[in-house]
Amino acid sequence: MENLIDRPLHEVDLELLEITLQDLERQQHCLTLIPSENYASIAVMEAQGSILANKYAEGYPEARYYNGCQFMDSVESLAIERAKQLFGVDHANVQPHAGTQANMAAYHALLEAGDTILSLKLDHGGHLSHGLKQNFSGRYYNIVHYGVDPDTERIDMNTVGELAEQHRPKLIVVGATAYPRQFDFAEWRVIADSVNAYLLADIAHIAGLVAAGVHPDPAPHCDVITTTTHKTLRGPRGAMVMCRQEFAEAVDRAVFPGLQGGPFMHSIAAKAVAFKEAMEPAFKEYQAQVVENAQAMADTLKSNGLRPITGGTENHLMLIDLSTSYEKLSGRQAADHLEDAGIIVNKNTIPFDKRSAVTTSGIRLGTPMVTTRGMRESEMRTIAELISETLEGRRNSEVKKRVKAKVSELSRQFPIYEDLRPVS
Ligand code: DSN
Repeated sequence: MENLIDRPLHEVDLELLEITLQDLERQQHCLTLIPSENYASIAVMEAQGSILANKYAEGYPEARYYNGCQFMDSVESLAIERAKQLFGVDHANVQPHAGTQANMAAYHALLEAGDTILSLKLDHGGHLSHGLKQNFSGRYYNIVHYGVDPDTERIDMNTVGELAEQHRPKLIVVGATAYPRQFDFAEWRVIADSVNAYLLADIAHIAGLVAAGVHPDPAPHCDVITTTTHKTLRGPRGAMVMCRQEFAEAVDRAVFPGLQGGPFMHSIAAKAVAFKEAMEPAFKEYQAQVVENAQAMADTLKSNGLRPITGGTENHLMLIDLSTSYEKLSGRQAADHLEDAGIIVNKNTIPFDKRSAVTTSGIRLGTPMVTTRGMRESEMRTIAELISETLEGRRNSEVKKRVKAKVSELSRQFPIYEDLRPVS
């Protein structure tokens, strides 16, 4: 029988390898400003691509449904202990496959179907799993949304308090995917306590900032904290749920057997690596730079007439309202024009958007990836200029060509994954 196991990818599947290398080249040569993406370290990717993927380990350390799990127990315990240390929490479940599953587990642990959740509207910066009608969250729970104030474009805590008083939610969710301001979790706790609600912080976007201490800490104030591990935290694609000890058992049961079967042990291993990296002093410096870079980029865009929602940013992202500078230009069109020039962003609705979620009036920009490449404020100013130049000259292919050449040059000056090849 032919041995199919010991051959490397380049001998087995050139078609797939070719596609992977094409995307490597894209990642190396484009400037990616999608705030929910990052470049995972080689160490993280090595763990994620390891033989740990081969093992079934349903259950938890010391309580598995399969034999041969002694090393899986070590891997998972390592990830759990590091997560607890990094975020200063009582308990961590590192098994959720993705952010939505983490939120699903948290709701499952705290609520019954039909209970009321108070959360941020999707089109004001929330997330699908915070109660969108078509999502499980909107189907199984009674959702009441808060939005941002039309004048300040910020969450008004008085309004949140009033809605809480009026609807008496069992759970208040604080967290966002497109909100450029910080959350003061202590204030949220006061509101939650006033109506005897649980408080859940979804820190998927800001987890790296929280871990590095450049964003207020949810741990002292929240009952449950959910996060993905691949955004600012710069780990593998995946998620986790953290909580106070009193919810530990309910959270664990909600994840397994409630929602998932066998955990992805290779991903859990890679999470452990990422948590270790996040405890290094350089990670703290990185996160501080992410925020400084976002501010520098927002300032330059603003000087060029592009309007950041709320007037700027305090975290890793900014949401640009295109409608004030380019009435006819949608977010979708702007993102496509920028991609032509080698700058990757995503279209995003802005609060009170007159366009749909498919077209949008905004684009969302973030600095985690360019900061991972080592760029600082001066490069952010250059990138902001390139964005303005592209949007201004969007009908002129020469402009896009010129910008693309500058993007390539900047990418070459701040290379990424050189040892994995293509580059050039
Ligand atoms: N992937 C998240 C983001 O881009 O913010 C949403 O699920």
